Amino acid sequence: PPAFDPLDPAGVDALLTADELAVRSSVRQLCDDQIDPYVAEWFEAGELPDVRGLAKEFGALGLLGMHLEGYGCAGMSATEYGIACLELEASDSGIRSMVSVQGSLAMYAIWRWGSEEQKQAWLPGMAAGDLIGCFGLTEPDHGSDPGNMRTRARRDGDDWILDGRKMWITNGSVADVAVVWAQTDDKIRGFVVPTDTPGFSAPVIKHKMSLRASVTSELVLDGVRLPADAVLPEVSGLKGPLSCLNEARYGIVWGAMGAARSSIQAALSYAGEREQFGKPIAGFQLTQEKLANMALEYSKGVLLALHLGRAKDDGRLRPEHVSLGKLNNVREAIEICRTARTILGANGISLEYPVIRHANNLESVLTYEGTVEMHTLVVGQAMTGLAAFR
Ligand code: TGC
Ligand code: FAD
Repeated sequence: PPAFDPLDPAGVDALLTADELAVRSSVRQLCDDQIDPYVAEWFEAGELPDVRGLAKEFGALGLLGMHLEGYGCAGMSATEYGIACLELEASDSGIRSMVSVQGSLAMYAIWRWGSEEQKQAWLPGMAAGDLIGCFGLTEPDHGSDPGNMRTRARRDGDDWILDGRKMWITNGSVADVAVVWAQTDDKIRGFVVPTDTPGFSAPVIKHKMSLRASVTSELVLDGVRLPADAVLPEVSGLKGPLSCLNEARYGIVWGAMGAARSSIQAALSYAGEREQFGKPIAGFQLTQEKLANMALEYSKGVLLALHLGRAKDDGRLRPEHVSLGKLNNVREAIEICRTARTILGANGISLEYPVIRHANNLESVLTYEGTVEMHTLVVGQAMTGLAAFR
């Protein structure tokens, strides 16, 4: 058998195809060159400079709407998309977020529920990274419970008029197009909103202490007038936005393991070099227990992600499966990063090392795309047949 690899303790790489390994190395290369040398500075400054340049780099590599077919999208497998998410999040959760929101939320909404004209108008530019998208579901007063949203779309002749506010919207202030979900007289509908439409604004949310290398914004919709064909014609009801969340949540199942791997790598290397009481701290049993537990949960998480990826590629993946994966992998990833932090001692709180940044980012990941509690209740409902949300 091949040598033991501490960053692939269960030998999961052997289950990946040559194409999957090739995707991994090209994304890893991009991250090594374009992101890792700078991302701690971006995080510290609380900004994602040259987001358009980054989007074009991602677009050139086919990472935007990567698992969608047609309209300039790369048409890769769900597993390949997941592997890309893992590598991106090994750099920073904020970077993976940018790609998730673009491909799995904004593009997917148009690709799955849009008209042919909407697809032609937006998807090729978004796939190339020339146009940036955002996805507005959450509101200041409605996060876990989007079904009670207040944003309203009313008809004025053939036009639609949108009024309301969305909150915590990734890519909001840099977006060219916002997919906005609003309550109509009938059901919730999705709208494709060019961000230069009068009445639309997207102020940046400041003072974030997590996911700092990511643009997060409020969307203000003040009498935004849209033509009749701005509505996504193929869906109504909460199923519309929730179907998009399945895609992004699936990416997070993989992505969270990237943050975990990066932290394991940092902790292992540090433990081998750092000496206390006359020997490397890696030689202490308590440190080894931490490392072994990290390896265990990392291996289980990656296996679960790969299993769900294969199921998605075979058309067998259910939303409840995605909830299981997101719940487990984000919860275990944050635990791994926090444990890695302890191994680095005081250096663990410095941005010189990636671990505090990862642990801190995962606080957001634990909450967005459905909180731990929501996914627990989704699994509980699937097991018992009883909904305990309300
Ligand atoms: P409920 O009555 O259960 O369902 C309403 C309708 O939706 C359908 N449905 C789904 N469809 C597709 N996929 C799913 N996962 C679905 N879950 C439910 C359901 O069948 C029903 O359809 P129909 O045709 O019968 O009307 O709805 P509920 O109001 O009880 O809510 C259920 C709950 C709590 C699970 C849901 O509201 C929920 O998931 N809440 C969490 C909200 C959330 O995750 N927000 C995320 C916002 S986007 C974001 O965070 C981006 S982060 C940025 C990044 O990724 O970087
Ligand atoms: P709340 O729903 O108010 O929940 C507060 C607490 O109460 C949580 O612990 C929750 O689990 C718990 N709770 C709520 N209901 C129940 C219940 N029935 N039973 C038990 N516990 C319950 N949204 C978008 O639409 N688009 C984006 O691009 C986006 N990007 C984001 C980026 C960042 C950095 C962050 C932090 C958030 C982002 N979000 C985005 C919003 C995110 O999806 C919401 O924050 C999330 O859905 C939770 O909503 P909330 O913050 O309003 O918390």
